[in-house]
Amino acid sequence: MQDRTFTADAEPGDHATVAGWVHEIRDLGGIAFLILRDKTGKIQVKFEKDEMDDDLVETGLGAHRESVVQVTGDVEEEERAPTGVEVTPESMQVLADADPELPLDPSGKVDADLSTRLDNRTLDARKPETKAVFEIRAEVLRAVREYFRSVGSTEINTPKIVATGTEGGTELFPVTYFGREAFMNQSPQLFKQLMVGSGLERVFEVGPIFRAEEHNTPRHLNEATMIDFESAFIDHEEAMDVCEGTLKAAYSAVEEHCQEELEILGIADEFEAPTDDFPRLTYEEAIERINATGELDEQLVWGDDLPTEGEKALGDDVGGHYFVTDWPSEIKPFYIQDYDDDPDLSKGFDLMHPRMELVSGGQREHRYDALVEGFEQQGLDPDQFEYYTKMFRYGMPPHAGWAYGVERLVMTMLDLDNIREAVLFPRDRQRLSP
Ligand code: ATP
Ligand code: AMO
Repeated sequence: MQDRTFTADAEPGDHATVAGWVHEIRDLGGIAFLILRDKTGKIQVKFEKDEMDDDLVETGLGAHRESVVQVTGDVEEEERAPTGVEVTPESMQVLADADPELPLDPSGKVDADLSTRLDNRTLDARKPETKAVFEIRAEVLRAVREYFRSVGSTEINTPKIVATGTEGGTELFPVTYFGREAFMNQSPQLFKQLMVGSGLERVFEVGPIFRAEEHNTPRHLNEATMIDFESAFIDHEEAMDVCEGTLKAAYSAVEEHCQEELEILGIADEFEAPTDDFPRLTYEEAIERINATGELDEQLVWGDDLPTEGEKALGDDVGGHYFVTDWPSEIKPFYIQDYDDDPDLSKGFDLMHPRMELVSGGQREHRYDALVEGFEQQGLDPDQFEYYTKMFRYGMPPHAGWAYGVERLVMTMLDLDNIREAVLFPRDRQRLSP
């Protein structure tokens, strides 16, 4: 709107037009106050019934909560007003009336369950706590992009409708593509690898991935956002350095730029950007430490994937972010390189938060023959992946990379109970709209 002043910018002495939502109306008899809220805060609008035009008073006090209104008047200092200033209106318009029956209370006085919140995200995200989560999520992505820029990585976008899957452990969503079988992509994996062999060399992508996960858990989504990184001429150790740098950059940016949001979420005091090096445990050390905690009913043996309970026990034991390296080859995907002197051991890694896995990555198999052999070992038909393997015959450099789930990063950073709180419009087994 042309001459709109944000409430936070309204200064005593201004003649201003403010616009926003009716947060609250307090009618004290001869005087009444409308608290108007916009993205920057709130401002008090004063109605002195005997001194003002009746229509104006009627418009002001008749507006339903959460209606959108615009008020023009003088801004004056008023120490009794919540923000120390108030507007004395000359005119007021209701731009959009709100139904008096609201499905949830944006003032937060009445709690709503997560499902009601997700059904009414517009109203839910008027609450400072919800808004804070998404302001912080945006800051995380901004910081991550800036960090990638500092390490010379180019942002790319890869297709989301694809012919083949890559991540074995999870199902694909089929789509019909002009009568042909196609799928929603589970990961930019193969495309980002194809680009490290291009003149770009070092790339990243922030984009959606789709997984027909069977389980309905507080940490899985069927559509998630991934931060993918891939670089030529680095190994898995250097890839872990970049991964750690990305996480530290995201935390530092939030610490530096989002104090207000952290306070709204009630975590400003304990929020700390990690600065120490993240421990790098081998898979073997990880299972030994998990077994030593005695938290699992059955001892883990070499070749087992780390169960959720085991990850939690180890997370409590380590007490911060850490990497798990040198995984058994058989539980890592075909594109991960194995150690030449021990083919049962891979150069894959995971970055863990004490609560859950945040990242998977590794050094990739860039040698054509070994790559094709890996497909066969995992029961995949290399012919189907010819568009990918073919490029490994034309000069594919050694390379490594990884991927974060953005929602898990935000969820663990802000200690949210459910991953759905970190995505505006989550997709899960039950939820396809809004
Ligand atoms: P009337 O005398 O017509 O009945 P009133 O008693 O409702 O009017 P006031 O006595 O002016 O109105 O104020 C009522 C309450 O509102 C008081 O507690 C006063 O401190 C508070 N109040 C008055 N003006 C403001 C203002 N501009 N901002 C915040 N609070 C105010
Ligand atoms: P992976 O399958 O481990 O690896 O996924 C990487 C990270 O993405 C997040 N994630 C999810 N988040 C929410 N809901 C889901 N259903 C979901 N699935 C995955 C997790 C996980 O750690 N191509 C490899 C990465 C690579 O090697 O570069 C891959 O996709 O945080």
